[in-house]
Amino acid sequence: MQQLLDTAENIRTMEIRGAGRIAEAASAALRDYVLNIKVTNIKDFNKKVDEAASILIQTRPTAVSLPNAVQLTKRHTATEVSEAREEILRNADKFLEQAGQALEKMGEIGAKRIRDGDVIMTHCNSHAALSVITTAFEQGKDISVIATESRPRRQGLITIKELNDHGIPTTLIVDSAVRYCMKDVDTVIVGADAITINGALVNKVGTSQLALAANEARKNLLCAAETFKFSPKTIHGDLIDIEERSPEEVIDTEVLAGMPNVKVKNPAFDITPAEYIDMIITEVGAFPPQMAYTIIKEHLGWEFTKMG
Ligand code: RUB
Repeated sequence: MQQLLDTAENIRTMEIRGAGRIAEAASAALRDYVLNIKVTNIKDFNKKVDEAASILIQTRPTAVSLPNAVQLTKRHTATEVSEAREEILRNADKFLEQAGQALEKMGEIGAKRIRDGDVIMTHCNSHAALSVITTAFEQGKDISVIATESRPRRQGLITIKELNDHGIPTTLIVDSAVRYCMKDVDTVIVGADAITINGALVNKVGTSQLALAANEARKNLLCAAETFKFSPKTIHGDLIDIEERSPEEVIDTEVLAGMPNVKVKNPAFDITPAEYIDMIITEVGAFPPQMAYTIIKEHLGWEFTKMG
């Protein structure tokens, strides 16, 4: 259990971050945990798996990839502990393999939307969006990137390091320079923490500002997201919880303590309505956001809609 608790803590503190990586870490943690469950009764086994699953799911509330990955990993139809364990191990291995392949596939599919000479703007640090950008570059397209800093955690610095390592010409900007710089941009590409049934995109706070600026300047906005980032529970009208993180990420605690009339609001994500999104690049194809319902139905299945 300690190992699983460590993974949960690493997700909570964002040592492991990005919706895809969180999902993979949770699936692997559950796999390793079931290997060491000692009970012989299937009811007790299921109870332990459910407890572990809920610890993982509670670490970060917004990325739907997390409950989806946990659900895909833990589901089994076995009546014996040994069979259930085997099934969960197989599920985890399959999920991890497919997640790796999805990243590659999104790169191939998304790169078709990038033209030679394009200037691409991206926000935060998305492995899915970077897969599209680096694939286009490796295909020989002469592209460059404008990357936002992404306050307060500055994940943009991870992005520029990766782009630099690929040899891709990159410009770092502060988040408030997005609208000013949009005139130089051809395409915006971002990742996703969740996509709802109505095609709305939940991603790093500031994404909706990029979308507004792109829309105003008539530039395309693409989102790269694996099918496991679509949210089945939104079929029932449930909303995605927007994670509020600690004020310490924004301002020094002592400085804040000296200003009793000031409070800090630190939402980690925001919501971009479907009408601002041109295309969602998944591992199974590029779709308009209005196709979210079909993706959920065909690639996640109705059983998922029962999830909390
Ligand atoms: C990261 C973020 C990313 C998505 C997609 O937020 O908003 O755009 O998670 O990432 P945080 P990926 O840093 O708070 O986790 O494409 O890597 O899954």
